[in-house]
Amino acid sequence: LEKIITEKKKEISKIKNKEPINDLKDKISTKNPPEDLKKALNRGFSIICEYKRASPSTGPISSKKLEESVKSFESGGASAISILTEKRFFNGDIKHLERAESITDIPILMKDFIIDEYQIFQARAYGASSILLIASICPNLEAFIQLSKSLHMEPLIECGNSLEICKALENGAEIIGINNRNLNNFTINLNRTKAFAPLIPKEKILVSESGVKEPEDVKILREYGADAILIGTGVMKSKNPADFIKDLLI
Ligand code: IGP
Repeated sequence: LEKIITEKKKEISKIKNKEPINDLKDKISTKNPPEDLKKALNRGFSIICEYKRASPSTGPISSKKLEESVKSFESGGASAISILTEKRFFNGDIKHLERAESITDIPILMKDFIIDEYQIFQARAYGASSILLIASICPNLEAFIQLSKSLHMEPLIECGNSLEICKALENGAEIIGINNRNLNNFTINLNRTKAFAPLIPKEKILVSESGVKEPEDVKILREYGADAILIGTGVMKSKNPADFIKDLLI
């Protein structure tokens, strides 16, 4: 995680010169308001599918094309799409947001390691409807949540312990993510969702992230109280993503 953040800092200082924040603001001013992630996740148990080509824990995952994936996620019944934009370790690209936005009406979540407000403007300028904020690495959760909301993006706040959940809720978080993967050693434990679900008020949305492989996992996470799941590797590795998602929803 530390390595990723060091790289991220370097990358941000470079892109800030290439595309100054005022350019992003100009771009945003010409755009329509984004899709509403909370509304999309509020219609019943939901699946967020993630376009993820590689990860530090698995290496290369899939060479599926972005457009085809987005279309198949949508036709399988995904309520939203997450796009990993981090370059070095996840083989992502900020431009994938734009390409996805131009072909779908379902909300798009920018999945990255957000440590600078610049990235929140970038998300919105490139077509994201929401952003992931990882509480443990966010330098100012209150300010970042406020900025995201002011740009009409309801953020997903990833929390790893009860203190982070409290902090997120205090600062107006509506969508809370519990990552079943420990970001420091990459181990998966679905019991993380079970442990933290009771701390999240019913009117908030609980997204259980990572480690879903089969319908049985979804059943378990639903029983634990998840309102939505976020799945990347499983759906990217499947032969037919649309059928794979349909099976998860049965
Ligand atoms: C997807 P999986 O196990 O289905 O591929 O996981 C998603 O939850 C995972 O990519 C993720 C992530 C993150 C990636 C969750 N939180 C934070 C990067 C940063």
